[in-house]
Amino acid sequence: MNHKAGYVNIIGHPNVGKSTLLNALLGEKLVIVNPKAQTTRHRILGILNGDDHQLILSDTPGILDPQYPLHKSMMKAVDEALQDADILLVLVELGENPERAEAVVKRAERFGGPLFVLVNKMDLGSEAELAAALETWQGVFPKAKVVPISALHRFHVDALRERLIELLPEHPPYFPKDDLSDRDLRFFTSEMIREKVLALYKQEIPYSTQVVVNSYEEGEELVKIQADVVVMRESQKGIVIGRGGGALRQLGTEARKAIEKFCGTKVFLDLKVKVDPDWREDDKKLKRYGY
Ligand SMILES: Nc1nc2c(ncn2[C@@H]2O[C@H](COP(=O)(O)OP(=O)(O)OP(=O)(O)O)[C@@H](O)[C@H]2O)c(=O)[nH]1
Ligand SMILES: [Mg+2]
Repeated sequence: MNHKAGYVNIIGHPNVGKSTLLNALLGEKLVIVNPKAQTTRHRILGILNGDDHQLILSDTPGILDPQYPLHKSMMKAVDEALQDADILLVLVELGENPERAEAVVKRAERFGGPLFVLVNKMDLGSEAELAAALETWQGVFPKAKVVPISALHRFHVDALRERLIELLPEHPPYFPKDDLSDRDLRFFTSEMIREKVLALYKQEIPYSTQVVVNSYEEGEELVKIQADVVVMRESQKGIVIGRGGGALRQLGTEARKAIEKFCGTKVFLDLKVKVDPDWREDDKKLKRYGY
């Protein structure tokens, strides 16, 4: 049998469940998820390998109107995903207003291949609400296959995965068949620390923070990691550290546990908090930080 491979790229507004869907299709937790919007900042691939196929899923940042240079870099990641997609998944959530979906519609309309509009969070509404949403979205995207799903509860996720594999074009694998992602452990380590920042701090802190992994040393029984939590201002540094260092200790403990679970070994995590003034507003700094 001939080998199939292709890119299945997920786009949509912030917080609709794109990263949750990538994890659900992949069958494991690869990318970070959070109830706060703008969790995902990069394009991240999750690779599902079978004997005769390689399904490359692409997570992207939520589509928004850019307010600062970090947002511009995030939207560049979305536009890249539109260029190499073999299949495009537009994710919307139940209750989302199609009249505000202009930026999503404009991007998806230019795509010529198989297009799915997935109405996510179907668990949150009544059957009547769902039926009305499906009809409305079909009207917005006449050429798309409109499907209700719940990424969180895995409703219709298995059927979707099967259909996506069927639709893959014939192609040799793009990545080695034992790869799970295009990103390395260092990247996922920084993401797991950032996931805990999103969970533990309020207001502007998560949006002003990024994480840099400076060293990642794999020993036989222990991985030693040193990472910086970088904020934009001195006042934010104080909040991240907390009274008597308590907040930073909690961040360190929770992040360490998540990293240990992800890589299956004991981890020693040393976290430092640094200030890099207005890092997210500066193109040069963004580039240096990998955005
Ligand atoms: N009830 C319900 N919640 C969901 C479902 N899918 C995702 N969520 C929740 O929606 C929130 C956002 O999920 P994410 O996967 O981080 O959303 P995203 O689209 O990747 O968000 P950004 O990266 O910020 O653009 C999380 O709290 C998820 O648990 C679903 O099917 N049902
Ligand atoms: Mg996301």
